[in-house]
Amino acid sequence: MIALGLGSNVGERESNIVTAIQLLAAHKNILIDAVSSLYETEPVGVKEQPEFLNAVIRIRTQLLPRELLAVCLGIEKRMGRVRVTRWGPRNIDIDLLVYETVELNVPELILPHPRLAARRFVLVPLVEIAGDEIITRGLTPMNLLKQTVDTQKVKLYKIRDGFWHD
Ligand code: PH2
Ligand code: MG
Ligand code: MG
Repeated sequence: MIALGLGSNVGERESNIVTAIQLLAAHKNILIDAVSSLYETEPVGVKEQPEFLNAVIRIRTQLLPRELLAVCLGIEKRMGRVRVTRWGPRNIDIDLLVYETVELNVPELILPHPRLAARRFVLVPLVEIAGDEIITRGLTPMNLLKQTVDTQKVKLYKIRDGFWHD
């Protein structure tokens, strides 16, 4: 299972996320397998910023982790993302969460995502699309969600059905 997390808290948050998914889908080597519901979430880390919309998608691809990361960063760039502060506001963020059972720790990429287990805004949507898949050390997203110490708000915003649209 390969999963990506998407987030936006600047501009047209929902259409930013939709555009990012469409750009991923347009890549010849990426197939979108599942899209979670869309959630409105309290900012984690830097508190003084607008609420996020977050979603998680499951994809199929032949791209290797670092190639996939480069595609995600390229899409962020095309969408005009400017990196100001770490964990600060952004129009689009595309994170590589899980890549099969690969464990990697290099300066540009850590897999599975190092803060996965401490973020309900990732775990709640991930459970929807991959609740029972073992993603790390014998644990599933459901196991991680039950164990997480995070209590920040994650509120359903658009239900999963056929990829949002009102
Ligand atoms: N992303 C961050 C920092 N904090 N908080 C929420 N709710 N959602 C995010 O996507 C998010 C965050 C850094 O990538
Ligand atoms: Mg992120
Ligand atoms: Mg990121």
